[in-house]
Amino acid sequence: MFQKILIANRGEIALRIHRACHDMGISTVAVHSTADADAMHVRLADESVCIGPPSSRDSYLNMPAILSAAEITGADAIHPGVGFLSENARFAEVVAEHGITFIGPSPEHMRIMGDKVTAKQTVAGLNLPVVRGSDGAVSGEDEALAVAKEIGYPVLIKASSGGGGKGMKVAHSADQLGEALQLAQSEARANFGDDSVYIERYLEKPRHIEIQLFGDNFGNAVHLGERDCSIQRRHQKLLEEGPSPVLPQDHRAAIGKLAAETVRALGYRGAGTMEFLYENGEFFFMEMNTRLQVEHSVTEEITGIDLVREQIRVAAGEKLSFTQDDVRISGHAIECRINAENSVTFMPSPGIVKSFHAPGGPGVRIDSGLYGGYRIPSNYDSLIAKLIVHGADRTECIARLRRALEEFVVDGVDTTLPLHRRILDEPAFITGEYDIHWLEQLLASDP
Ligand code: MV4
Repeated sequence: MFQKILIANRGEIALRIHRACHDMGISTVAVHSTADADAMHVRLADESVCIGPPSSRDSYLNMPAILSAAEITGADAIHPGVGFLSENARFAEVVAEHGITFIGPSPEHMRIMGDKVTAKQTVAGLNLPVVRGSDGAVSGEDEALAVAKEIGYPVLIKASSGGGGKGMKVAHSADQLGEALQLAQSEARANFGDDSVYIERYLEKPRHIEIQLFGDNFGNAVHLGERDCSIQRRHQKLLEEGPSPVLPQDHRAAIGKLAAETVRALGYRGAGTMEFLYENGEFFFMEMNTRLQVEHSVTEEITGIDLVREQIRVAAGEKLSFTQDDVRISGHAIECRINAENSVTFMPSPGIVKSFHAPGGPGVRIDSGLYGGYRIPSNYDSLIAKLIVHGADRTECIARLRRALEEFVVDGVDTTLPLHRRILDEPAFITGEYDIHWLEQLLASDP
């Protein structure tokens, strides 16, 4: 097992990784930018190294600086966390070339899943359901029209090198297709320097349901249930829950089995998440994230499994500590992402936290590096805390979450806490009848 792990990240996720390391008796190295010198992840780590100025490009994305920090401190492994370098195959390669273990999947698997068209083709070949569409990129309007006629309208045009919804355009009929194609291509060129696009049947009211997966070096592959991440705004998730309130048990079992079989067939190692759209009782694969996710904590609460510990074990060449039969989904969990943003305008609200009072009591978990007097820098994303609540069932979970949100105090900066309190009072949330557009429609209906 590793003696020392360098955590190449910041904020709540760096803390989460530090906690798993100390629970396992592994010492930690924090890296930080000059803007994060006073951050909690730096204070808690056994050692810390400043790797550059505030800009992410020069610090948390600075591969040579991170590698030097690992060499100077003698770290055996690097955990990349989420975002930053976590899905950078080149970084994983360079880490290995330095004789250090990258805690994550192989660079080959990161590359396959990093390209959306290749990912879709790969999993479709392994029997996972995908949305009907063009077989790879389309060359021009004639081909696009032929594909759309074949699969039926409405269709969605997506950028091949896309992600985050950039370069996506809907066409409801043949006379809208030419313009949609041109718009998608020029957005793709502007954003990714590549105007290659592909076409899919457009699902109008799906839910975003993702499956947590794990593989090891011994041919084991397991699924750990799903998370429903449909409550989002501009592709930013606000609240995630598991299990999904609308998924029948037989659908859960079937998609979990298929996804785990795909992980086994790929020889995939470590944690991964397959994102699906779910509509009218059918699943469609969208993409696979080859890293830990922010919302992994929902799965930890309903399975009782420490996912970061498993990542570390698998990277160290050990077997998964559990089998599929050991995985039991127990109760219900909901995670609220608390951002330092205005809850109406969503404008970032960096600055000094005057007071911070976290809720507690049965079923309540807070992952956050916040403390009174802390200055939230303006250089990074605005996630300042995750509130994760567990209950015996969804009703108890919602009651505890409502109580926890009442207790939660963050003074000095604006936060998304008021929006979370509001979501919990919405009838459609209580019944679980929401899709990926629900929150944006709710906000658009405000005077
Ligand atoms: C779709 C879709 C409907 N039909 N594909 C958005 C980002 C990218 N990861 C996939 N996305 C979508 N793909 C088909 N064929 C709707 C979306 C989508 C979406 C997906 C998940 C969560 C939020 C979303 C918000 C808008 C659109």
